[in-house]
Amino acid sequence: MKLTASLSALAAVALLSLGSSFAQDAEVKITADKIQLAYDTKEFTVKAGQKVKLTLVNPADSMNLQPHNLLIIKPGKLGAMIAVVNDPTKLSNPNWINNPVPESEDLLHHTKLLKPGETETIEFTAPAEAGDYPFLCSYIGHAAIMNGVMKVTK
Ligand SMILES: [Cu+2]
Repeated sequence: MKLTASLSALAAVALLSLGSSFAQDAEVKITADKIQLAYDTKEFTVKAGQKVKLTLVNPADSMNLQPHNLLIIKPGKLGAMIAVVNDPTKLSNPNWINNPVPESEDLLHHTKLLKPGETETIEFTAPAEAGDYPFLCSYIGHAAIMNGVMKVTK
C-alpha cells in the first residue's frame, strides 16, 4: 500500500515535469538572406496555444540592401495575400512603402519593416487551431518567393 502511494507520487512528479516542458516558449529566429529574396527558414513548428518568441533578423552585411518584414497569416490565404501586398497601385502610397502591412482579417501577427542591420522580436500565442499558417515578407515584390510556413500542431 505504501509502495503504491509513493509510486503514484512519483508518477505525479513525472507528469508535472512533462507538463512544464510542454509549456515552454517556442523561440524561433529567422534571418533574411544577404543576396536572395528569401528567409533562411522555410518552415518551423509550434504547438497550438504555445507562447512564441519570433525574431526576424535583417543582416547588417546584407548585399541586396532590401528591407524585410514578416507577416503570419491564416491557413490557405498565401495566394490572396500575395496579390494584396503586390498590388502596384500601393507603390504610390509612401505610408505603404514604409510599413507595408495590410488591414486584413487574414493577418494574425507581423513585425515592422526592418532595414539591414535591424532585428525585431515579436511575441504571440500560437493559434489554437492546428494547421499550416503561411508567413511572408510584404515588401513590394518579395512575397511570391519570400515566404514559408508556421506549422501548428496539437
Ligand atoms: Cu523581403
